[in-house]
Amino acid sequence: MRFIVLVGPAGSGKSTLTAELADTIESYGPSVARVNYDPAAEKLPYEPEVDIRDFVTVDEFMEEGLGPNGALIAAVDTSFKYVSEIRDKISDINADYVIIDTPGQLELFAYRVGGPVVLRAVIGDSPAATVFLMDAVFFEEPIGMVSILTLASSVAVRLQLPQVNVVSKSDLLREEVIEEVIPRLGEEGFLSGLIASMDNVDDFVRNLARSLSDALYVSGFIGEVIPVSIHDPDSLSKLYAKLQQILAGGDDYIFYDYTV
Ligand SMILES: Nc1nc2c(ncn2[C@@H]2O[C@H](COP(=O)(O)OP(=O)(O)O)[C@@H](O)[C@H]2O)c(=O)[nH]1
Ligand SMILES: [Mg+2]
Repeated sequence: MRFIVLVGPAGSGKSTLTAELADTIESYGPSVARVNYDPAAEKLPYEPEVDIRDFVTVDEFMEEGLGPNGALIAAVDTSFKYVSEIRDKISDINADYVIIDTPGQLELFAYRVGGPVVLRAVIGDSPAATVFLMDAVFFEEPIGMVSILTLASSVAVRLQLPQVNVVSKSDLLREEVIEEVIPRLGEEGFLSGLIASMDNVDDFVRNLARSLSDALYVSGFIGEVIPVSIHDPDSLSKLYAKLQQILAGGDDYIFYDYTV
């Protein structure tokens, strides 16, 4: 079993990608288990093999007087009680890959300790990677990019798993951004350069954004950023290939070869 954890803000496309990435992986042969870890999910675009809603619901905490956000955090924290049952359910399926779809409340994974503790317990010592989804809308201008990449880095230090950063809904990106910005983001200082040349912000904001961006490069955090769209099957195959690279191990895995 190899775990793929999809994390990202609400609406960034995690549940949709769970469905599409699972289908893509299955089309190459390996089996996939889909795990819904969002207790507040109402409708899912896939049939989860394991579902946190069978163990905890947000409603029970709202009835105790918590608001929707607090109830969701309480529900995820409480799911820790059922982690060994959840883990057993996943182990029984014994799929090659397990995709975990998570709630969009990012304080769970970027700031609080509960989300990572629960996820680590579910994953155990199986190989695992995070896919962090950054909505295409953030890639319209440099401030958007630095803010979402900084959030991505908070998730990486919290979850402490290898992380693939993807631009989701890449079909919505402007041609210029697809061709001239995304492929160059990994170049040392590329984003810092874009920020330095912005003339519509004051010096304080420019310096802060630039320092954040520099830190992301110095630490090596900004590597390859992969554009992914559910309308582009090739982008899904590339994401799968990247995950295989990270999670590979057994000889029984066919390595999907691709050229960028
Ligand atoms: N254009 C486009 N829309 C997408 C894509 N992936 C997801 N969406 C849409 O984005 C919205 C939010 O998706 P969802 O999977 O529910 O996001 P989640 O809250 O992160 O689970 C839905 O309306 C999806 O149809 C994509 O690749 N391209
Ligand atoms: Mg969702």
